[in-house]
Amino acid sequence: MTKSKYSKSFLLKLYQQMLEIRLFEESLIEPILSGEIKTPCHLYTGEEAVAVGVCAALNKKDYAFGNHRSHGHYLAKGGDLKALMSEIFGKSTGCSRGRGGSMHIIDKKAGFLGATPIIAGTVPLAVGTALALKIKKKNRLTVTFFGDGATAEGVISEAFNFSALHKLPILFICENNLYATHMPITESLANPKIYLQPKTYGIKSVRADGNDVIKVFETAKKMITQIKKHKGPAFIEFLTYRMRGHVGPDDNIQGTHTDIRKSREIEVWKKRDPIKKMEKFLIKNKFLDQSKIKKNYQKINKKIEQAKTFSRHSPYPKKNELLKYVFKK
Ligand SMILES: Cc1ncc(C[n+]2csc(CCOP(=O)(O)OP(=O)(O)O)c2C)c(N)n1
Repeated sequence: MTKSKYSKSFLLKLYQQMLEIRLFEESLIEPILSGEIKTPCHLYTGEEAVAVGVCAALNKKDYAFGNHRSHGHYLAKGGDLKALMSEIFGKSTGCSRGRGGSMHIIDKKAGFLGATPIIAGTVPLAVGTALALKIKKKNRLTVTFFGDGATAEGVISEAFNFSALHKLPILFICENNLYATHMPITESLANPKIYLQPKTYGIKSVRADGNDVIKVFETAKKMITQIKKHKGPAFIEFLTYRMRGHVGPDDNIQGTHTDIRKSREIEVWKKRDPIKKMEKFLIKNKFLDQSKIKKNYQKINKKIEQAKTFSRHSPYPKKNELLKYVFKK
């Protein structure tokens, strides 16, 4: 990143959104470890630039779908921090009324139409939404976020085929963090160049740096412009890396540390931290200095603490209403 053509307020907004996601998730660690938070939390730490850059390129009325690692997608799409915190605490004030937890986030007001832990499960829902938008002649699009692991699922090919055939307004965002749980993509994908997959269907597809929020924004904007000209779907593979375990703060899936990633690899990616990278850029452009950084952290942490207090004081769903809102009548 060199000198910027964007306004100071836009760049600071990108930075602050990434920081908010990071600090929000860091604040979950203590209650996860103490057992206060019961829902499994797949932290997005290190991948924030993808959600923030892509959502900055969307219009408010566009829709988004997530997956099991969607705190960042939801917040970047304009989701409410208190509602997310409450959801993770299992409280009725949560965005899914405490029924969903970390992996089932939904908030129609924010245009966030759902996240589920079924790998690739939301992709066909996003295709359906895009079809509805086309039928209703709405000038909107749907973005669907998923991981590299999802691209080994059959439903992805169906989604590519159907959306390309019907020229649907959908943006596929693959967050390639090089691993699916503990399996490197080289062991699960015949061709780890994921962006090549949709090209077979005639879908415009590129690979880009997912740790540079400005590049993410620009790549997404370009694709969105194409989609809005009724050119059909587009696909972006963003290369990124999660700085924490697959689930929870470390990889503690079966009660032992199971992260098989090489410590050297982790060190290399730490140097590419999207927030640090943006911070450096903003300082260089004199948009940020150490005292502003400190104030930012304090302001965001205060907001997060208030959300936690709100969640802790919120009621759990009533036992006799547990199935209410779960099934559509
Ligand atoms: C259909 C299905 N198969 C298997 C799983 C178990 N599972 C949970 S997360 C995960 C890995 C997902 O990897 P990826 O899509 O790359 O996302 P990441 O966790 O790396 O963000 C798997 C296999 C699942 N939830 N759903």
